[in-house]
Amino acid sequence: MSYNSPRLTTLKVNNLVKAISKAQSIILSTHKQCDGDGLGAMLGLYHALKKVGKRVRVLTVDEVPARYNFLQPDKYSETYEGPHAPIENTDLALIFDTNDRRLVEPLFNELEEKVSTILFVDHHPVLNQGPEPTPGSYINTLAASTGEIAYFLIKDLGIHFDEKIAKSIYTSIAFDTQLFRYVKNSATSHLICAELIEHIPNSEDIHRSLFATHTIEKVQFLSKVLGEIEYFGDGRIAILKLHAKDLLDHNLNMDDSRDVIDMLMNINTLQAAALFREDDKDLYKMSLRSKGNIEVLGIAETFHGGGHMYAAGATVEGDFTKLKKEIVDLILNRLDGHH
Ligand SMILES: [Mn+2]
Repeated sequence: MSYNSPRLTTLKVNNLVKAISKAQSIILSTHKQCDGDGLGAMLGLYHALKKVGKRVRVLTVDEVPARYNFLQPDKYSETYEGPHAPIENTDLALIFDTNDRRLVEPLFNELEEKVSTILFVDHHPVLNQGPEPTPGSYINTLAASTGEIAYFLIKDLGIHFDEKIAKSIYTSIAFDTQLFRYVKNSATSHLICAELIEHIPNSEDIHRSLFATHTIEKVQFLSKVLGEIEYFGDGRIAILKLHAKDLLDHNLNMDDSRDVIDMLMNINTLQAAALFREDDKDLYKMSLRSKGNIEVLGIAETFHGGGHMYAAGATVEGDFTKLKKEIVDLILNRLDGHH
């Protein structure tokens, strides 16, 4: 019986490796309201660069959600709102999981003053109507997570993996692929994780920390809101509105709303979903998801948002009934091929 070994798609990150090698001092950051991908990628690189004697700081724009406490962000990273020390002149900043500087403000503004070279390390498409990424940035939409890019950086720098590095990078990949559901039809995420897991004594704890985070109050919240889903287009579209205040009343934070839309996408007839989180009167954080037959990034871009082809978002303002109709029509047009 013949056996073809699975193929690892190697990312060519030479230019980033050069920039890192040249730099003595490095700041690592990611977009505001950070998630497991950006956080895991930068903490992995942080632990790796510490091993080779670089001066490294991890700065997040705002607070890291509690589900990531197992990575000890309190110990290894600082928030821009309350840094341990002022930001000093620094050779290089790498910003993970976005190429849109607006999502890194107000930190980005200060980095521009203090840092010689700022590079984005990302896997989101560059927005048609957004700010240009800084020159020399590494953007590869074939990477299923930015943790994979960090993995190749660490490999190419010749740094050996240890438990802390492996846990961080594994978190990044496990989170963005949702435990290998979204792997861009490649074996790469699996292969990298197969190598990393050798260094992780309790990988199932990571899975639980990332995905089994429901409190009893959260389940009560879910049972209330899931009854309010509206369906359109013969059950192919789901729309749900949440109130930020409702989240807070159930002791949940903004990070919890992302689980709700992931849950909607488990409905078998569904092709696309939109979640509107009302943060203020007539002001919504809109999240869009698609199972892959239609793109939703274009819809988000219509509202000056961004994201991935099949998972995107934007801040939208206006009357909910009108917004809902507009979004349903845009999705229906795509599903029925009239665009
Ligand atoms: Mn990501």
